[in-house]
Amino acid sequence: MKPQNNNRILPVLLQLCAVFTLASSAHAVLLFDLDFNSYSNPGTNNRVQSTGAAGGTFELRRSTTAGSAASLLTTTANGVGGGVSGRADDQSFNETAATGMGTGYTGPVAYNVANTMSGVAAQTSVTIAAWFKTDSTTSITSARLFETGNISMNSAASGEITFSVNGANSVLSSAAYGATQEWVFVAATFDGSIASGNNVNFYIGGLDREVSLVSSARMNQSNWAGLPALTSGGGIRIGNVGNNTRPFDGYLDNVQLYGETSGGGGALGRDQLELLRLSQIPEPSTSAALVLGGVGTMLLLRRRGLAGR
Ligand SMILES: [Ca+2]
Ligand SMILES: [Ca+2]
Repeated sequence: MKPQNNNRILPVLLQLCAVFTLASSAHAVLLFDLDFNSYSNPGTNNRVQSTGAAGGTFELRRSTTAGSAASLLTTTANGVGGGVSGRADDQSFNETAATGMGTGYTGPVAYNVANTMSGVAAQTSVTIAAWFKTDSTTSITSARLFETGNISMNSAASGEITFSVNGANSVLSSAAYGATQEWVFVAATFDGSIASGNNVNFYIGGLDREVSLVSSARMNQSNWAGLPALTSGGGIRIGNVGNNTRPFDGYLDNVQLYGETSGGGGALGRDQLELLRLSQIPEPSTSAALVLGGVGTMLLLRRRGLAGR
């Protein structure tokens, strides 16, 4: 390529980077991020590392006893790629050893080894986002997806998503989530800076489904002084409760917690969540990127290492 061509391309790349930066939240901090792609200590005790700002080592346990030597990461989920992206190096947390979905069954859990959220400041707004794929059952009834002592995003009695703070305050999505053996993107956002009106949003998406708002609700903030303080109340459990009795029977991937310590920026909006979804699904073809326009081009550039996150 001739130098003069590079001179024309570079400003375009910089412009696209600026567009993506503007599209991303200026304030949200990715606190926990589990891609389940590899063990940090292969063959020892099934530990994976969170790459979020809060750090954190998570152990994948098959039961309440010590970690099993058998891997709970997988490169094949229902016969296709193990992770959401479908890439060969993309694995997911394999909970299909669960005896069933939710209440009355047992199965694996991922928990942060430090068993504490200390070091994570109180957040005014948060987003919990994850992908799940059921094993053989459609309903995700009463399965645990993500919970700490303070804040949680789980499945309710009819497969709706429930969002809770401090166990006492809980709101429910208006519709059930679920699909048999297909990846489903789920996100719940909470904005504690909203004094009145709805402060919780539930979103859904998929590999071929844009992120959309399912429903909104008002979380009663009176029981926890207005903030979801993450500074106390124990550690994080993913895919189950600590005693292994509320399993998600299937696969989990890209489990993330975003937050902000002041303002509403930790509650990602629909467009931000759609960019997140697009960055995690299988790479679009060049023609698909052209159809998507700037966003698609940016995703290709990001995946190919030409632009930073
Ligand atoms: Ca993964
Ligand atoms: Ca199973």
